[in-house]
Amino acid sequence: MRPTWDIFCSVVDNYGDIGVTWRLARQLVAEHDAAVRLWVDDLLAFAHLCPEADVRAAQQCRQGVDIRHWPAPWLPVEAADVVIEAFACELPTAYVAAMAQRARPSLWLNLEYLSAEDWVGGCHGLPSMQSTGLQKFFFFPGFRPETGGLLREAGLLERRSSFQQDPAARQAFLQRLDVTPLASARLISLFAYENLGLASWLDVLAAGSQPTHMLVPVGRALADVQAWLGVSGLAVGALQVRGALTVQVLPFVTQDDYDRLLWSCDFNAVRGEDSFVRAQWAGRPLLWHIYQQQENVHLDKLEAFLALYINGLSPAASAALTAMWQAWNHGEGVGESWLALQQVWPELTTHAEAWCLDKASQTDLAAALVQFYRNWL
Ligand code: TRH
Repeated sequence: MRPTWDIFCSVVDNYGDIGVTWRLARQLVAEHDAAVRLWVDDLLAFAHLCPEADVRAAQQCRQGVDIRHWPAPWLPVEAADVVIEAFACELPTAYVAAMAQRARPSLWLNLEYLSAEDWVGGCHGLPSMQSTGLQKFFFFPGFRPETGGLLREAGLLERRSSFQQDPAARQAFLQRLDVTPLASARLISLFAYENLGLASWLDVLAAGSQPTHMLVPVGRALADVQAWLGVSGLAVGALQVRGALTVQVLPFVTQDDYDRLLWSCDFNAVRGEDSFVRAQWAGRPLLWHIYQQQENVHLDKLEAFLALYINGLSPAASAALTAMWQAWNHGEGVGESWLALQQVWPELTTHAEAWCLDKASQTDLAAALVQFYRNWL
């Protein structure tokens, strides 16, 4: 019998919550022969990632995943063998009761947000006793072997390498998005939140000697780009040139195409959680706009990641990278640190690939979840 999995996703904002759970659900189906229901409370957010989705359907099958609109009020269903509550979203009380009533109770996992902090390894896999008598286990993704790892589909890096070694494939992909950069242009993707530091970056790119083609998916960063350009109402396909900088607005593409976009670029500005991980799998230098949290706890997460990531970099490269990431996440000017990065570019590029390969030597998150379930049985 195929094990059954229920993944619960409450969309807090943006696309990270549904992005991670949709990716995980697809991988469990494709690689682990699991029967997966993905319960999501916001089908509009889901349809952003899966354009063929029907936003009115209570139930639909997409890429082998049984997508359920999380109903309010809850309608009773049989509980699955494994239940993932993503990012501490609260499960319906009746569903928790159904988990406990099974002949063999469900395995209950709280899939946490990604963090590089030290304490994560010590908390990964710990149980917590619930009033129903069930145990809930904390499952922490992470960058170290003692964590649950990172989402990475089988063969991802092989697909990425063949794409990056095939200029025709890259060109065909970019053409599909109507992107035709100059042969000498450096390609940058920009996926970020609102950021006061952006103008300083665009200033140095426009004033630079090397042409830059910046690709900006429609979304939250666009207002700052428009303000810097001094225009409004930019839509998908819009192209603006200022000095050496060309800015082009892209549509929001599927996750697989977003991977190809990251693989195509020389430098990727990413944000949140899932795009951040995908940029690491692209093996190219990156800039992370971390998701802001109350009391600035996100800044500890930023420092924890940087401490790991700069390992093995020269003092000049780690100083330039750290300066740019910190300034970007404080909304401060990044022009100077960007210029400093140019001095160590080859080193950064080699390092990004080495980091990617090192992280890929760890068990991926979906496989770690399946292993956790097997050990628990
Ligand atoms: O969208 P994000 O900022 O999401 C989040 C949420 O805000 C969440 O509440 C928060 O907890 C989390 O960040 C840390 O960033 P993220 O995680 O990178 O998710 C974006 C998703 O959108 C990711 O799966 C990649 C995908 N994507 C596409 O599929 N196509 C695109 O064109 C782009 C730009 C992104």
